[in-house]
Amino acid sequence: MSNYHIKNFPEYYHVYRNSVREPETFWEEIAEEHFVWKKKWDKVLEWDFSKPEIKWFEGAQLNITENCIDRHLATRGDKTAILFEPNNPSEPAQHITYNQLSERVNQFANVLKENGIKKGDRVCIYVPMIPELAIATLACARIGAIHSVVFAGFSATALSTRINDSDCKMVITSDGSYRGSKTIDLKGIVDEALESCNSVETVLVAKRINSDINMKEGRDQWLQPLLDEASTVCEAEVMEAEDPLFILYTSGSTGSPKGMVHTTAGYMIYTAYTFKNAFQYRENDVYWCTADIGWITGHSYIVYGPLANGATSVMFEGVPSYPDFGRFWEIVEKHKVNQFYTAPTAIRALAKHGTALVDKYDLSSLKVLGSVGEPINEEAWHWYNDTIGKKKSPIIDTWWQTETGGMMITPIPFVTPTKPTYATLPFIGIQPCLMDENGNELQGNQVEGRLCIKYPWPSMARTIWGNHQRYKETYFSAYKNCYFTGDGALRDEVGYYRITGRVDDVIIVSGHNLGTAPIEDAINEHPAVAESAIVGFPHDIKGSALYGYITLKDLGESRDHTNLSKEINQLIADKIGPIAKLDKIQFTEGLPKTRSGKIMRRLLRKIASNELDNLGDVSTLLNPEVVESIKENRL
Ligand code: 7RM
Repeated sequence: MSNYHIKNFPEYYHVYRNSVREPETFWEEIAEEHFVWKKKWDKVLEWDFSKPEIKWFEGAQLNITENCIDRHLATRGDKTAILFEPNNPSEPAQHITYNQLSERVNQFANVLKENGIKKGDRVCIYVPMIPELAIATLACARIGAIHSVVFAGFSATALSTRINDSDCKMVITSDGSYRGSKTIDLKGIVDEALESCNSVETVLVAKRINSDINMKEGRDQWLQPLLDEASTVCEAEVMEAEDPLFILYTSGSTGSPKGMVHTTAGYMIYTAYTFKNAFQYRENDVYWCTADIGWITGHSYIVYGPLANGATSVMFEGVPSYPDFGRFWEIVEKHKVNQFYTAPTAIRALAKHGTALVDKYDLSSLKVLGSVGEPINEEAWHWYNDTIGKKKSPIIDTWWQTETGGMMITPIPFVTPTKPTYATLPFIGIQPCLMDENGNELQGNQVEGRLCIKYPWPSMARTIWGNHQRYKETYFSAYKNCYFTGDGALRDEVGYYRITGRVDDVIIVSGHNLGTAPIEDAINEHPAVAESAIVGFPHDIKGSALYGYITLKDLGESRDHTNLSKEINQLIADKIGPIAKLDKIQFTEGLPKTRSGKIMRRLLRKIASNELDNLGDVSTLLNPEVVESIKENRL
């Protein structure tokens, strides 16, 4: 009896029910049948959300790389594990087989050891999307070092903060990186960051762009010569189930970034199981997630989840706009991608450029389309569904967080009927609930509240590095015995969930609670609109009123903004009600985005509220330059 691969709705329903009635029995069976262990567990789960303390599979011993690599070698040794597609389309793709991955990970692991890295040490990985990034994370896991991947688009300050927070002993980087037509001097950024870091003893440098860089004597070493000398055999370290696997920083709404700590066994099981089902991955499928491994999406669904299933995972170095906005679809055609996973911000950017660059390519290999990172608005959903999926590839709108490790609410394609803008139903084993402001759980359907999770799941983050108290306050203090997500959500008449956005995005206008997502949806339906972001600002009468920032598609004509504003408000009135009309509409060249593509509403809120002195650090934004122009043109 195997519940590992869910194939139809009755099966989902049945397995889901078992998974919440007897979670321990359920997860034990999955762990038993689908992974390799050095030693089995004594106890499946121990938990107490009031401390909070969560332990899965205590007593078990394993190494995640044996599950992601070694166990596949007998049957899948020559299968492509990582399919690397370079930034430059005329540079050949690299098919790294499981055999080759095994050799390269083992060599890298030996290099780490020879440079003094031991189990439990923290290693910072600041590497662009080249194979060495995936290999370095796995090499750390091989020897039990805790990796802390920092997205290679972050600044020197952001990097040094993260290195210092977890006292990393080593930094792995590259001479530089390619990003579309540009190159970035990564090693220069590392050098600058390390001026304020004392814990780092060694820097290993991969060669990517052949730039002339400074190598600090006694600290910096070129990676390749060390790898060439290293043995391709490195015994996998024995890891306890709850030993930390990695730290990944996520920015909070206030304060320093939080180093979320993920542990070994539970994370492995949950990312593998969700990957298999949410993408309906079958042997020989080619799967592509466009995220960077610097984010949780890349950790869980480029590296660990796919490899634990023996999958072929595409790793793309470049950007969607280079050499033109057809690049994604060119890659889909070239590698016959079957499952494609991206973010709403990318979908909107591509939709803005029309269909000509899509129609050039054969997308018939696509079977499943995924979305993650933000609420996907209705217009983007339909464009993705119609233009990319040709109405035959289900869209999985996957809601989850850095903290949750894996997908929490998502349709299972061909199993769960989809509904535009809805993440639909909880994944197997996940027990969500909605709470009202007084801390009471909202029962039944057609309710809206704050999204919490009532029961532990295997891949939840166990703590914040060096600050358990903050972990407790942030996630376990708002509601008793619940993990609080920070998101708002509604449950419709059939029990489907729709994420309405971060709770601090909820705006109360004249006593009406308004989520930003539905209003933005309405606006984005206007044919001239590319993207929008709604925030609240103080209003004498209404308490809060709505301020909209809107970017327009390049339709090749300048439009009368007064009329446009009227049309947009009319759309909102039609779709939601006059209460949701915008008091102010500012048309802007761009919206401030985080490096992972999320609109920084916090910043927009401050500008709308005229709190211009205290905008905080905008240097980590993808497009800090838009902030000035938005400030200048504020209404
Ligand atoms: C995976 C990831 C987490 C926050 C989360 C939400 C938002 C993510 C969706 C979504 C609506 C989705 N991790 N979010 N996915 N909102 N629908 N499908 O993005 O830690 O970087 O962000 O992202 O607000 O709390 S994350």
